[in-house]
Amino acid sequence: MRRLAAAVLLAFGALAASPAAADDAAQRIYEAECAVCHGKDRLGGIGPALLPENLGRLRRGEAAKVIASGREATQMPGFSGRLAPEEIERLAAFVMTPLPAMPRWEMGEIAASRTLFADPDRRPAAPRFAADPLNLFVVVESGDHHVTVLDGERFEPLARFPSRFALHGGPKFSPDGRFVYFVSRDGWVTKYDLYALEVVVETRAGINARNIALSGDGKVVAVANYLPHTLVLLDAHDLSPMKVIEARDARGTTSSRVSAVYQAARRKSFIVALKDVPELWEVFYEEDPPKVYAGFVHSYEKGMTEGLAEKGRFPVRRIRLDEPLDDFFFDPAYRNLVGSSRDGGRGVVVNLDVGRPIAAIDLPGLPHLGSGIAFEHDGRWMMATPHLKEGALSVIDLETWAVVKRIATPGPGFFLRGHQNTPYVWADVFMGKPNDSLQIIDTRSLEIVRTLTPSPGKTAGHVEFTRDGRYALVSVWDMEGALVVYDAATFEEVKRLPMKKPSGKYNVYNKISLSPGTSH
Ligand code: DHE
Repeated sequence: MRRLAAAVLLAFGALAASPAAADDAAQRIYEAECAVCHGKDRLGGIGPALLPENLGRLRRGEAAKVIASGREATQMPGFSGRLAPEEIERLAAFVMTPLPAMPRWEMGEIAASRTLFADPDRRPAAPRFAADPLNLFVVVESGDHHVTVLDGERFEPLARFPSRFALHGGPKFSPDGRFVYFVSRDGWVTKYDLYALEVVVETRAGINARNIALSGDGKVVAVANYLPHTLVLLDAHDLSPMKVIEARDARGTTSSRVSAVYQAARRKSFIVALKDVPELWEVFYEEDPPKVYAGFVHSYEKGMTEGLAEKGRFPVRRIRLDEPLDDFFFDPAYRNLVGSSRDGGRGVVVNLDVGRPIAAIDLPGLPHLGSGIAFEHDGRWMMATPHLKEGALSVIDLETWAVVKRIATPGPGFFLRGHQNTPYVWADVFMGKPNDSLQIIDTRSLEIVRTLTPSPGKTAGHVEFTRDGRYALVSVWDMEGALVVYDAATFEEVKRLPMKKPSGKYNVYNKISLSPGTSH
């Protein structure tokens, strides 16, 4: 770690007399100028954590620009009047240097971080508004770190509130659709009441989190962390910590980042992807796990009891793999998942009942399986996935695992959406150049039937349908962006709401009913 820090500083050459001296100088500037908001240990405060893991997608040059000029629509001021350019460069290098040791963030730290904004036990009985509470959209505006709650019939905002810095991944809804949970890259989990339109409670479950999942019974929030290497289970009622599970391989020797956690309501479990060890985990959340076994096939019971690694509350079943897998798609029955291989050229099918890989799918061009969706074609269940490095969508038969078709698109895409009440799937070319268009694919012919460009020259991506599938809502990813509502049958624009880089939007009903056309 020290060598890496030294290498980063050496890269500055003329700026530093010696790496250690530069480090000390940067540390002093940090303490004087930054620690008050970002924490003396860089783990965050009112400002976000300043660690390379949390700043992952920001290049050092961009970090220096933010330090110099501030960040639009946040409380981050510019320091160009206070610090010399070389001091700003040093600071940028400093915050991109990993911490010397894994920060401690266990039950005590998690419990101490919990902040109540309203009483979780005293919630109003009915919504504060007349709109259909199951047809609300929750829109994450990543441009200025806000969330808008939108009436899904009139497309009018009901509330807009500041979120934690850098929310990532889909928010998760309680089974009745009343509460929604968010996670920020800094590990803050927020519980929001969609009836009262207010934040109830927040807890910091990790230093660098990946995503969250909510158990099918709505009682447990699971948090996947890169820093530290943990899976954290929170009580969904008041976000108090229930258990911290350290991510280690079966021998206990290798620790692993937790890439992601997914709910598998039909199995009464969470499925956990591990970044650094060739295992995936199934964690059972019921208070009395043996009850879970009833109803599953014998091979499943056998595989599970043999593989159980950790007993007591939240027992962990380890499924051994040939290599770590990431970025999971689940079939509608949650019997199989498809994960991405490390080389990004294959999908590996793991059967969760028997607990082992059963097939491999040739998928060159880095499939983005996490954005995969399911639909019926010619009476058979298919999945479609975009590719991050290829202008194509792959359509895969969910019984035979054969690639039925590769649909060429104008560029690599990121997100994909469908709905059970429409025959069309909407794809973006988020990673392409240009990336301002959307392709509409007919699931009957598997052909592109229409291309839409909501705002020429501005990135278009991430679609979500109303609960009845009649309208599709599209994001224009720009500080002067918009949420554009289209008629999902005629593809005519119906309404346009200005928004600050609306990254994702999520319809309550589609999420809680586990619509095959959307992420869960
Ligand atoms: Fe995401 C979902 C991982 C970069 C926006 N992203 C997810 C999920 C995972 C994931 C595992 C599913 C979590 C869930 O919903 O519970 N994302 C990753 C990465 O590993 C990657 C490539 C690198 C990283 O920085 O972590 C990555 N993601 C991005 C972005 O750069 C995006 C475009 C902008 C951003 O906000 O960071 C981005 N990711 C999203 C969004 C979702 C998401 C909007 C939710 C999609 C949905 O509809 O459910």
